Amino acid sequence: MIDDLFQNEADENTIFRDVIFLALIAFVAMLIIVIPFLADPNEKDDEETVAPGNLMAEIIWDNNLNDDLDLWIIGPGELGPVGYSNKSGLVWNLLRDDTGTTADLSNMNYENSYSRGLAEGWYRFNVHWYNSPSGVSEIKVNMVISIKKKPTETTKQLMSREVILTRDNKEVTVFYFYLDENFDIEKTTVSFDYECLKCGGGIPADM
Ligand SMILES: [Ca+2]
Ligand SMILES: [Ca+2]
Repeated sequence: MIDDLFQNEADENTIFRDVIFLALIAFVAMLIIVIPFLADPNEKDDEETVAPGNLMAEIIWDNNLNDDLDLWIIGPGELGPVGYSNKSGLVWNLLRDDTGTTADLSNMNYENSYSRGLAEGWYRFNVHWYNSPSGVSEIKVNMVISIKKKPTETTKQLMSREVILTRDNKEVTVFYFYLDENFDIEKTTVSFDYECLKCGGGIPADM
């Protein structure tokens, strides 16, 4: 009778070990299945520290005017100019299309575009006076080009220039330059020679 009791206890211990072992096997199997889907914490950190863009262009004009000015850009890797009617390019994005004071609670006349990454090559930055409900004869507009070469660096202003648009529907090239392999502007290449971007042109021959 006593021996039976010990035998039952031994059987219970064996069953208990089997259950634990099976649970362990199941846990390991689940880990093998789940691990590939777990996010890499380092990858998340990298995404969080990546800048929204590496090259940035901004234009600003009189905040009181209800006139719609447009920023147009073409650079390496783009199939066509990026502006209000083509906001998302392969490399550039027009983040803020400003149409003047109408439907704008910000009290600003400001547009900006960002690139995703940097590439050596030719860049053209234009401004177009899209429409003029105010009826003014000219508009001053200031363009600023800034760069952030690495995610850990601060954004640095490269160039700033004010131009005067002398009539409605006027488009001008504010900057045209070559960005070298170190992502510095080759100063000898900087020019303001106009080529139309709003009409879909302006793509350099070497692109
Ligand atoms: Ca606009
Ligand atoms: Ca505005």
